[in-house]
Amino acid sequence: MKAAVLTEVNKPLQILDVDVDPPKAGEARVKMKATGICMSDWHIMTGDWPTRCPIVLGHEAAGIVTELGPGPSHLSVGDHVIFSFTSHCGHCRYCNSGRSVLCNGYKAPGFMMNDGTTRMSFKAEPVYQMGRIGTFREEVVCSTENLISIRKDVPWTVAAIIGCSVATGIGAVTRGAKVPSGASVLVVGCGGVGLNIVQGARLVGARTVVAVDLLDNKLEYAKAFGATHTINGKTEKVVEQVRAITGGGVDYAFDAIGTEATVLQIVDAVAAGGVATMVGIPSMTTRAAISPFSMVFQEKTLGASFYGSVQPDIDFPIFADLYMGKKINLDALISRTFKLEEINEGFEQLRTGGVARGVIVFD
Ligand code: CND
Ligand code: ZN
Repeated sequence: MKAAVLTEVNKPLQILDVDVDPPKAGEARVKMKATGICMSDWHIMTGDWPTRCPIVLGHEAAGIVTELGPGPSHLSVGDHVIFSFTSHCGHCRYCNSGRSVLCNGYKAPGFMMNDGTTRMSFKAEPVYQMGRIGTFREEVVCSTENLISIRKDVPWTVAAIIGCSVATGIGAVTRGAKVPSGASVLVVGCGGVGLNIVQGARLVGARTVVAVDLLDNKLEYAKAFGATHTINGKTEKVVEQVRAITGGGVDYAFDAIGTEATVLQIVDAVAAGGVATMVGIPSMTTRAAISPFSMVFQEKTLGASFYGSVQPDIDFPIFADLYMGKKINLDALISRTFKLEEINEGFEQLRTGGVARGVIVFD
């Protein structure tokens, strides 16, 4: 099986012929159909986030179940599934309180299977898998907990991006910050995740949606996805402009990049009583020097949303229905597709801002 493998941090991915073990009880084999290229993969490739090599990255994907491990399963061969990159043990306090993306039911590190082993090897040495899935490959064997069955009429590329950027972005608005209709919203960073925050704000009926990016092509995308105002952060003063547009600051602000500067921007740009939400994730060592003084006097809230605070089993089918009902636009997000062999070009496009979302497609 062909897989794009990170053999060493800061090296291009290598297409290698990797061996996959058959699924055990509670596991499934999935033939990959489409997988998106996300900045989170890049954070691992560059060493921003800790990892163990060799590893197959990729966590935004969809495919078709071709084999089930022994024993009963909630899935069937032939199911169309979206991958979840978080576990769902079903027993921990997070799974039992509707916050399964925070599941802490397994001791094994997130780049292994739940039981602490791997199902992939190269020349008899283990190959790890990001988020217990690792989808930059032709076939995945993973726990069925990480697979959410969806309706079969959703195009594969669309199904794939539901698994990260759509869930993360729209979920941050609807499930995370719970933005009400009529609110004013700021989104800093208009990549795959940020554009979905913009579209989530439109979905809930935000009155004003201000989008910020450094690239004009991204601001054009933001307008197409529902931004009422755009600011180029390279040439304009973001916080001043937001205050001018909204008469003092927004009700809700989202950082879809993850840098000290942008975290401070969202805190500064919310009005008194406003809610700032971190969605972008920086390197492990990044710190942001917020001012508790002004936050308390103005009762500002700074929070965070991981994986859109969604429940994948419940929310992925909902996103599929919203797309099929033309309530959200996911076609325009998929601005370019690549073959697995072109994956490093896909990352180059992500890095330079050439795509809204690049997606790898398989035959
Ligand atoms: P992508 O590269 O597509 O988008 C980032 C955008 O930010 C680009 O359009 C850039 O031009 C723009 N940008 C960069 N710097 C600035 C700046 N200073 N001001 C304004 N705009 C800027 O990345 P992505 O959308 O795939 O991912 C974005 C972040 O979200 C990244 O940190 C990723 O790791 C994180 C993320 C978080 C989660 C979660 O669960 N919270 C899930 N997936 C990805
Ligand atoms: Zn992602």
